[in-house]
Amino acid sequence: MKLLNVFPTYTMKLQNSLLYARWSTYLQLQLILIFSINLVCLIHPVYTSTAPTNETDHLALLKFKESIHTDSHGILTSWNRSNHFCNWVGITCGLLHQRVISIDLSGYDLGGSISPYFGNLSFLRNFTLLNNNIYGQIPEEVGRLYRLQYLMLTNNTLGGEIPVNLTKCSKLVFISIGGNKLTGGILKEVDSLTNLEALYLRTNKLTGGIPRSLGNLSSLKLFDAGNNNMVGSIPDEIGDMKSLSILAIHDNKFSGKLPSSLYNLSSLITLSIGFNQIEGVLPNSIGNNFRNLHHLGIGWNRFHGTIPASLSNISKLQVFDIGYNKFTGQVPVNLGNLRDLVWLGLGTNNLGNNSTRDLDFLTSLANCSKLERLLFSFNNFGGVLPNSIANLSSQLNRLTFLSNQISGTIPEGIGNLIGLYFLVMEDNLLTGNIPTSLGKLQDMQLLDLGLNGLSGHLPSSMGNLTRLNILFINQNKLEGSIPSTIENCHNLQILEISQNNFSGAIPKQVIGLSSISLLLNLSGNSFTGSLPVEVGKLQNINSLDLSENNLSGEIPATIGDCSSLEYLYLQGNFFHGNMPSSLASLKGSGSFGSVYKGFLAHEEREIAVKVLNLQKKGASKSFIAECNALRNIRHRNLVKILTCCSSIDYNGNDFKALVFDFMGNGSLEQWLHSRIEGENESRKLSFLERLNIAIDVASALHYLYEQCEQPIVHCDLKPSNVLLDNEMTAHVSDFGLAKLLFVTNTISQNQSSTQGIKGSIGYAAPEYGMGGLVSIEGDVYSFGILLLEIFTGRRPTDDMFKDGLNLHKYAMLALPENISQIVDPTLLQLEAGEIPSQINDDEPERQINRIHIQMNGNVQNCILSIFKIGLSCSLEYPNERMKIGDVTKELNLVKNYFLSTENHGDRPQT
Ligand SMILES: *[C@@H]1O[C@H](CO)[C@@H](O)[C@H](O)[C@H]1NC(C)=O
Ligand SMILES: *[C@@H]1O[C@H](CO)[C@@H](O)[C@H](O)[C@H]1NC(C)=O
Ligand SMILES: *[C@@H]1O[C@H](CO)[C@@H](O)[C@H](O)[C@H]1NC(C)=O
Ligand SMILES: *[C@@H]1O[C@H](CO)[C@@H](O)[C@H](O)[C@H]1NC(C)=O
Ligand SMILES: *[C@@H]1O[C@H](CO)[C@@H](O)[C@H](O)[C@H]1NC(C)=O
Ligand SMILES: *[C@@H]1O[C@H](CO)[C@@H](O)[C@H](O)[C@H]1NC(C)=O
Ligand SMILES: *[C@@H]1O[C@H](CO)[C@@H](O)[C@H](O)[C@H]1NC(C)=O
Ligand SMILES: *[C@H]1O[C@@H](CO)[C@H](O)[C@@H](O)[C@@H]1NC(C)=O
Repeated sequence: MKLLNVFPTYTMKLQNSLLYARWSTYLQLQLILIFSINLVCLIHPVYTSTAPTNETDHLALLKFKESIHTDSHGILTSWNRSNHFCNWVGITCGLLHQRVISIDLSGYDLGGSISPYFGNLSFLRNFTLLNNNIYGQIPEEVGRLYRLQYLMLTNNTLGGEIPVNLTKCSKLVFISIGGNKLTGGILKEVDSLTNLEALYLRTNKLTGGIPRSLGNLSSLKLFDAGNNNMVGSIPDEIGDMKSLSILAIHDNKFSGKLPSSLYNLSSLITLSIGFNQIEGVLPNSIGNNFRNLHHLGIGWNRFHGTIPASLSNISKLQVFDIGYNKFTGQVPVNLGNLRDLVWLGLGTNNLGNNSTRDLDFLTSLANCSKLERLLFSFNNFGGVLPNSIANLSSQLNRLTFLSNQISGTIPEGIGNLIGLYFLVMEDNLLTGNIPTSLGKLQDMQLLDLGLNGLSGHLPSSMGNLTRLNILFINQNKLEGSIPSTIENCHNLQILEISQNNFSGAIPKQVIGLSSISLLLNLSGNSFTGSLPVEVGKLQNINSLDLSENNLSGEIPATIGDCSSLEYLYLQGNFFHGNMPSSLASLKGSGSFGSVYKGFLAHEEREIAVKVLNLQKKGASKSFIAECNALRNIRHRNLVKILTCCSSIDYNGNDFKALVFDFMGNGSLEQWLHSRIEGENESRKLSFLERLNIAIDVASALHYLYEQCEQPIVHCDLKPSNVLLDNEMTAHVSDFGLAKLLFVTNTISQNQSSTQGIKGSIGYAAPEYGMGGLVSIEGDVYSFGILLLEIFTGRRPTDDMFKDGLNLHKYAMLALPENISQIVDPTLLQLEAGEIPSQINDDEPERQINRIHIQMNGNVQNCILSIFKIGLSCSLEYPNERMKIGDVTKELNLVKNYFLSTENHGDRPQT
C-alpha cells in the first residue's frame, strides 16, 4: 500500500539522483564552446549570385513570417515594409549585397512551421531557431542552402525524418536538432558532410543504428545521439573519427561490445554511453589511451570485470561513473591520483569482497580535493569506515553506501565533511553511537542511517540540522527519549525511527512537526504515555505509524485535523475508548456504503477498515454489543474482525466501522473475472485451488450456522465477499453484517433499509424476492450459485442468462455428458497442462476449447460431483436444498478422490 510505496520511490529517486547524472554539464559546456567559437566566423563578405535576388530573400522572409502563427513577444512586428528586411529583428545581411546570411531567432516562443521558401535564401549560412515551438518537418528545401553552415533547431517540436537533402549542404559545420520529435534513422549519406564538426541529435525519437559512414567524418568533434531509441552495436568506424571529443549515445538501446578502435580516440574528452545494454570489460590499457578524458560515464550497462588500475593515469578525469553494471574486484587504491575527480559513481555493482581491505581506496581519495559525489551503494564492500574519511574533500556533498557490509563505528571525523547534504549509510553493519559531530553538517537534507546496529541515544545535536528533509534511523538499537530539539528540524518531511528501543513519552515537539508531509513512523519502540494532542498539527502527513508501542489513553480527537492522512497505524498499544469519530472525515472515507481504508497493524500484517456509512442514527450500544459478539467469532475461513468503532461524526452522522485483517490476494471476484492489470498472462485458479476455496467457504458457513452461540446468516454471499490471503486460503467477509445493520436500523425500519442486506442479484435466493425472511437455506442457495460460478467461470448475471435460463438451469442441462461445455475454459486449458496466454471469454473461444481439449477423466469426475452439489444447493425450494454440513463433507470427499488419483494433471502448487 502507500507506505510500502514510499520506500521504492525513495530508493528510486536515490538511485536516479544520487548515482547518475543523466545530463552532463560538461557536454553542454563543450557544445556552447564549440558553437560560440565558430559563430565568430560568420560575418564574411558575400558574393554575388545570378539567379535569386534580394527580392527573393524578401519574399522568402515574408513567407517565413506567414507560417509563424504564434509570436507572443511580438518579435516579427518589426518585419514590416516600412523597414528594410536587413534591419528586421534576427536578420543579418551580407554587407555588400544585402542578402540574408543569418537568421537567428532563438528563445522567442515562436510557434509555427518552417516555410519551404526558406530554401530560396541562397546566401544563408546560419539558420538558428533554438528553443521555440517550431513544429512540422524540416523542409527538404533545406538542401538548396548550399552555403549553410549552422542549422540550429534544437528544442522545438519538429517531427518527421531528417530530410536526405540536408546531406547536400556540404558546408555544414554544426547540426543541432536535438530536443525535437524526429523519427527515422541517422542518414547513411551523412558522410558527404565532410566539414561537419558537431552533430547534436539528443532527445529525439530516432531509431536504427549508427551508420558506418559516420566514421568518414574526420572533422567531427561532437556526436551526441543520446536519449533516442537507437539500437545495434557501435561500429568499428567510430574509431576513425580522429577529431572526436564528445561521444554521447547514452539512453538508447545500443548493445554489444565497444569496438576496440574506440579506445584509440585519444582526443576524447567525454564518453557518455550510460543507459544502454553495452557489455564487455574495460581494457587494462584504458588509462593509457584516454589521456584527455574528463568524463567517463558508462553506468546502467552490462560491463563486467575489474576496474583497471591504469585509470589513475587519466589525470584530467572529473567524472567516473560505472554504476549499475557488474564490475567485480577491488577499487584501485590509486584513484587518489585523479586530483580533478568530482564524481565517483560505483553503486550497484559487485565490487568488494566483504573483506577488510575493501575500503582502502577511500583513504587515497583524500587527495581529490574537488570530490563532490562519492557513491558506492549496493556492492559487497566490507571492512570498517577509515578515520581518514574525515580528510575527504569539504566539497563532498553526497556520500552514499547503502546496502553493503560495512561494520565498525561511524568516525566522529565525519563532522568535518561540512559540504554533505546527502548521507546514506542504510543497511550496513555499523555499530556504536551516532556521532554528535553529525550536528555540524548543517546543509544536510537527507540522512539515512537505517538498518544498522547503532546504539545509544539520538544526539540532541540533530536539532542543528535545520535543513533536514528526511531522517531515517529505523531498525537500529537506539534508546532513550527522542530529543525535543528535533523540533528545530522544521524542514523535516519524513521521520522514520521505527524498530529501535526508544522510550519515554512522545515529545509534543516531535509529534507536532507540521513540516512532516509524508511519513512519521515511531512504531516498534517502547514509547509510553498518551498521544499528545499536538498530533493534530500534522496537517500534511500522509502516513502515521505509532503501532507496537506502549501508548495508552484515548486517541485525541485532534487526529481528525490530519486532513491528508491516508494511513494510520495504531495497533499494539493500550489505547482505550472509541476511535475518534473525527477519523470519519478523513480522506479516503465517504463514498457510498462501505469504504475500505488501509490501515496497517505491523509490517507483517495489514488490516482494512470498513466504514459503514449509515444514514440513520442508530443504536450505538447494540452496534457495539453485536460487534463485540462478532469479534469473538473466529474461524480460519472467516475474515477476522479485529475491532469495531461506533461514534457520531462531526456532521452528527453515525460513524461505524469494522476493522479486519487485510487479505493480500484480493477477492475471489477478481480472480474469477478480471485479469490482473499489467500482466499479460494473469494467473488463473487451478482446479484444486478452486476446490479448496469452495471447501473454505462451505466450512465458514458451516461454522456460522452450527458452531456459533447463535446461528449467523450471511445474507450476501458472493465472490466479492470471499477474500483470499497470501496463501490463497479463502476467508468469508461481511458475515453478520445483516444483523449489525438490522440493529442499527431498528429505530426506523423500512423496506428499503433492509433491502441491501437480502443479498445481491443473481445470488439471492428466489424466496427473498417474495418477502421471505433471511435464512440459512437462503445462504445455501447463494453458495450453490457461487460454486457453479467458480467452476463455470460464468456470473449468474451473465448476459446469456435471460428468457428463463439461469446459471442453475445452464448447469443442469449440461449434466452429465456435456459438462466440458460449461466448465470454465481456462480451467480446461490449465488441466490440459497449458497456461493460456490470453483468455477470451467469447463463444468462439469456448468452441475451440471444446473441440481441442480433452479433459482429464479424473478431473471430469470431480467436476461432475461438484456441479451436482452446486445444483442441489441452488434448488428452488428452500427445504429441498442440501445441508451445509453435507456440502462440506462431499466437497472434502471430492478433494480426497482427486488427490488420491495419480497424475491428476493439476499444476504443482506454488
Ligand atoms: C534590391 O537590390 C536592388 C539593386 O541592387 C535595389 O534597387 C533594391 O532597392 C533592393 N531591394 C531591397 C528590398 O533591398
Ligand atoms: C515596423 O517596424 C518598426 C521597427 O521595428 C516599428 O517601429 C514599426 O512600428 C513597425 N510597423 C508596424 C506597422 O508594425
Ligand atoms: C531533394 O533532392 C532530390 C535529389 O537530389 C531532388 O530531386 C529534389 O528536387 C530535392 N528537393 C528539393 C525540394 O530541393
Ligand atoms: C534545450 O532544453 C534543455 C532543457 O530545457 C536545456 O537544458 C538546453 O540547454 C536547451 N538546449 C539549447 C541548445 O538551448
Ligand atoms: C567513407 O569511407 C569509406 C572507407 O572507410 C570509403 O569507402 C568511402 O568512399 C568514404 N565515403 C566518402 C564520402 O568519402
Ligand atoms: C589503435 O592504434 C594503434 C596504434 O596507434 C594501432 O596499432 C591499432 O591497430 C589501433 N587499433 C584499432 C582497433 O584501430
Ligand atoms: C601510467 O602511465 C605510466 C606512463 O605511461 C606507466 O608507466 C604506468 O604503468 C601507468 N600506470 C598504470 C597503472 O597503468
Ligand atoms: C522559392 O520557394 C518556392 C517554394 O519552396 C517557391 O515555389 C518559389 O516560387 C520561390 N522562388 C522565388 C524566386 O521566390
